[in-house]
Amino acid sequence: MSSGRVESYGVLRQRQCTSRYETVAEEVRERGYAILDDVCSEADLATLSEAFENVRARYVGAYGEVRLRAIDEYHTIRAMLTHGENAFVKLALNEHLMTTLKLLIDGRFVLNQQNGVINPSREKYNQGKWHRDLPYQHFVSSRPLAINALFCIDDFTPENGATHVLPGSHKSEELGSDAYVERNKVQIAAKAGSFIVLDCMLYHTGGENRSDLPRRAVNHVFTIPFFKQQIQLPNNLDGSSLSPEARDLFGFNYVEPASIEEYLASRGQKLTR
Ligand SMILES: O=C(O)CCC(=O)C(=O)O
Repeated sequence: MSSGRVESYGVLRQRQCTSRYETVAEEVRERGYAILDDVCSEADLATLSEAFENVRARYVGAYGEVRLRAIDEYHTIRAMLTHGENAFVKLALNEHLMTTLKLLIDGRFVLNQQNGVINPSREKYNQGKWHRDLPYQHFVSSRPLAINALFCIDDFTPENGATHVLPGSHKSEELGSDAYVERNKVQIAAKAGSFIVLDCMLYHTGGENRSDLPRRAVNHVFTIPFFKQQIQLPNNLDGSSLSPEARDLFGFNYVEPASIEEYLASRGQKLTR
């Protein structure tokens, strides 16, 4: 039986991981992606699946299918946690995810966006092209500034268009050539109830869904507080029912001051935190 240790020679230094969170963080740092599985109970997953459908119906009802399709937004539900389903607030605060993020991002981080993502059956959608989650950016960072945690509401399989990634591409400024992408892309199969954790600079794309059912996910982008949120969460959430930790995560402490007076007042508050 294997001891689980790799054999080596001439190696003076080797990283050690003593928890599954450290293993996930190591994989994200090195190759840009990892699976953090078993992050919620069957009952919580069923609640999330049902809440996803409720929010989708209300969202399409509010903004209209024709309008959403015209702007290529029909397969996305923006700011999931702001539509009155507490399951998505809870998901964004998931303890397994928080432990992992604290290993990956130095200092404080903020939820930049939480969106429902639907990869429809036999139809194109707006995540089905290679991209970074910090789009239009071509720098390389020595440590992650932003992490995407893509929660799988359904199983991700090759048939239903599981996400493809280009391993290590968070460390390259440019997207590889067409031939390189084709030869080196990896499709990530993952069980419902897992997070796929990506360095936001990793090139990735949703796959082609050849199954009869949509494949649903909830993406979360967490960033250092320097980035502006995709949609201002403090303006769209009732902060009074949130813990201080949740308020911090959702950006209540990072809204830019509207005046010098407000800035000075916020400095005073920071010194007492
Ligand atoms: O649907 C997918 O598999 C990919 C989702 C995605 O690209 C994203 O959340 O940025």
